[in-house]
Amino acid sequence: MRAIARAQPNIALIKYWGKRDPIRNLPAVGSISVTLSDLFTEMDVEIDDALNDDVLIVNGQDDNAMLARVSSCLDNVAGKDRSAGRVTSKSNFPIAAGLASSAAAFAALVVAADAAYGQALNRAQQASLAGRTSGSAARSLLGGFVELENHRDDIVVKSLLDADDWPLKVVIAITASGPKAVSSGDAMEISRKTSPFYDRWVEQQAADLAEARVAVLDRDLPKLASIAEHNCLKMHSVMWGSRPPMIYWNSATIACMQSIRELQSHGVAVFFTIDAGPQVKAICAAEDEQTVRQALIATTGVVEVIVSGLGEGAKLVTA
Ligand code: 2P0
Repeated sequence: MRAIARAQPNIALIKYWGKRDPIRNLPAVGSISVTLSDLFTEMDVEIDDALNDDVLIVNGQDDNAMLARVSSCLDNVAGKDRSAGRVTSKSNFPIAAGLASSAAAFAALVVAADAAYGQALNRAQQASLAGRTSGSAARSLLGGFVELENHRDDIVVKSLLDADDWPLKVVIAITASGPKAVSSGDAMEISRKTSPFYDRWVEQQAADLAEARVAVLDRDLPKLASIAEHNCLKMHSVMWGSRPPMIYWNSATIACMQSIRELQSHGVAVFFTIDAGPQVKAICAAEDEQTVRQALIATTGVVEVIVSGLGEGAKLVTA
C-alpha cells in the first residue's frame, strides 16, 4: 500500500523533440541519453482509502499545478478505478529548469506506483507507461547509455552500454534558476505546427541516431561529440525558427559554449548539450572533470556547477 522509488534524470545526447501522437504522447523521433548518478528524485506513493482525491506534495509543499499529470500517470499504472494516493516527491536538484526533473519524477512515480498498487509490471511496461506522461521519463527506467526506439504503436527503451562500461562525467553549468517560460511539451507542439525546419529535423533523426549509436558502442568520444553537438543545435534551430520563436538560452549559455570550444581547441575531449532551458551540460572523460569544472565555474554568468557520473535506472527504495 506504500512504496518509495528513486530515479535519476537523464540527459539526451540525441534529442527527443516533437510528438507524432500528442494524445498518447508518442514521440516523433527516437533519442539516445545518459542516465545520471548524482541527481535524484524520490517518489513516495501511499494508497489511502480515506482520501477522495490524489494529493501531491513536492519538496514539502502542495503542488496543484503538477497534480493532474501525476493523477493521470497513476491512472495509467493502476486504472481509473484505483484508490486515491498521497504522492510525496523530493529532489536534490532544481526542478523545472531544464535539468530533466520530469524525467526523473515520472520514472520514479511509475516504479513506486507499480509496487504500491501491486501491478507487477515489467521494465518495458513501466517505460512505456512513464513515456505516456513524459516522453523523456521512459529513458530513466534504464541506466547508462539508453536508446529510446519508436515502434509502430509504442516506444521501446534499450540499454546500449552500462554506466560502468564508459564512465563519462556530466558537468552541468547552472546559468539561471526558476521555471521555464514555455514547457517542453508546449514548445514541441509549437515547433511541429510552425517551424519550417521541423520536417527536416524528423527526417534526419534516424541518421543521427545511427551515428551516435556506433560512437557509443565504440566508446568514441570525438565522434559522439560531433554528432551530439550537431543534433542539439539542430533542435534549437527548430525552436528558433518557430512562431513564436522559443529561445531558452541566455548570454551565459553562449559563454559556456565558448568555454567548451576553448577547451576543445586545447585538446580536451569534451562536448556540450543544451535542453529546453539555459543550463549547459558538458560531457567529458573522467580525467578531464576538474579542468572542465574549473573552466565553467570561471565563465561569466555561471551561478553554480554540478557534476555527476553516470548511474542506474529507476529502482524501488522500499516496498
Ligand atoms: C530530451 N527534452 O530528449 C529533450 C531535449 C527537452 C529537450 O525530453 O512533453 O518533459 O513531457 O513528453 O519529457 C523534455 O521533454 O516532454 C525533453 P513531454 P519531456 O531530453
